[in-house]
Amino acid sequence: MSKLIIGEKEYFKGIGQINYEGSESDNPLAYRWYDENRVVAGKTLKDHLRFAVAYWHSFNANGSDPFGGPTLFFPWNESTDVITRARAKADAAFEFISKIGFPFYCFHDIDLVDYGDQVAENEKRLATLVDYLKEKQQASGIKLLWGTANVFSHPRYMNGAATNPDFQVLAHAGAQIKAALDATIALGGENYVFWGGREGYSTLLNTLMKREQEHLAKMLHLAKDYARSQGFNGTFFIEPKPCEPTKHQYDYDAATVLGFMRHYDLLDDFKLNLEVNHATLAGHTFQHELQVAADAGVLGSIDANRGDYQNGWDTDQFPNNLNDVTEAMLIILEAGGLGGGGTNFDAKIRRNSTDQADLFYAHIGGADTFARALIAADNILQSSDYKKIRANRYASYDQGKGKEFEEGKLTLTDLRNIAEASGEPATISGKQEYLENLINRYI
Ligand code: XUL
Ligand code: CO
Repeated sequence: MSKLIIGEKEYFKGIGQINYEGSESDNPLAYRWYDENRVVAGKTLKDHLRFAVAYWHSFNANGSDPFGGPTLFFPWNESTDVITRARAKADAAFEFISKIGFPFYCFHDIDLVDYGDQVAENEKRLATLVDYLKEKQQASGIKLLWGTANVFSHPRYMNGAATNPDFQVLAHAGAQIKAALDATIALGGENYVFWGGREGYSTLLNTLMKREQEHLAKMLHLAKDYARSQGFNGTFFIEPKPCEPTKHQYDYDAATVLGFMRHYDLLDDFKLNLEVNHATLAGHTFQHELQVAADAGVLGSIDANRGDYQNGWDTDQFPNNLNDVTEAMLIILEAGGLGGGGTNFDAKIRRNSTDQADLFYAHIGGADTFARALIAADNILQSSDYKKIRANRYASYDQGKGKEFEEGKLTLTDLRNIAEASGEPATISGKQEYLENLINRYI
């Protein structure tokens, strides 16, 4: 558990450290499943899950949506001085993260401190906050899972950042990425994320797609080379998302990004940060995205949240669906865990969740869902016939002609002759309902 730290002023008054109390507890401000010291499959839940709080959703997002202004008014935003305000926000953030008891946090540069239009002044502001956060990290034991640059919100990025048709805009993205890398490295960040918010297009009528994608790859290489030259040993993650804010984004889904990484020689340094609601926007399940990444050895980190079954956009709700998360955990466990990343709650409370306790309920619910799902998935792998059923389904390739096929020893004519000799195959069930019931049995 990280050490509780409260700044000059206590922001979340009346709420103390959130503790594990067991599944029978009726305390809404306690964990019922997330016992960070519980060992599952050889590791503590804390080490498996590596929970992180997302700075932007928890301390910046103010409830506004395209149809209405803020509903959440944060007491840490009161000062008119940029640095005083940013420090107060950091106090609130570290108070919250230490009370919720997570080991990590994640940020964009402009989540920490407001930026203006002057490159050098922005660098100075960020460096000032980095010094402040360093103290906070040391006092609490909380660590930085990943940092990133927000190169999608400022109006100059309306046509993209690294894929902008205007080189001057691309240069500004480079400046922001450089400073965000410096900040991440100074804070001992374990990873660095690229989410291509506006790296895509609205219409092909004005877009040279190939040229834009080449620029994106160049930027990723420049960033990687710079960070390595500054001693950064962590992993870079690319976070796929098919659309929103642009109509079509180049980092569409795991398979698309994987192809991009192969094509532009990024596989040695880059892995994927997969987000649940991005997967569903791409028309996939989260499990599909995880499996694609795991099979290619690029499963890096996850942004935990959920979408809404009736909505077609990124609602970024806190995860609470045990069946879905258990199926995801089966894949993560079988892959041997996440590649250096963790579970970042890239999720926000609803516009009408206006009590201070709501931010706690949200993170407690998400953490308990993931912990419970991990325990269930481990039980399924250890004690059920799940693995056996899947292995048996492919048993015809384990010996005889099936094995010879896998080994590349058969020709197309061989297949023809085998088919003729063996006649119509027997009907074999895929047992889908049996397996679905099995998941429920273990939850
Ligand atoms: C946006 C999103 C981002 C990234 C970081 O949909 O997920 O918050 O995680 O830029
Ligand atoms: Co995300």
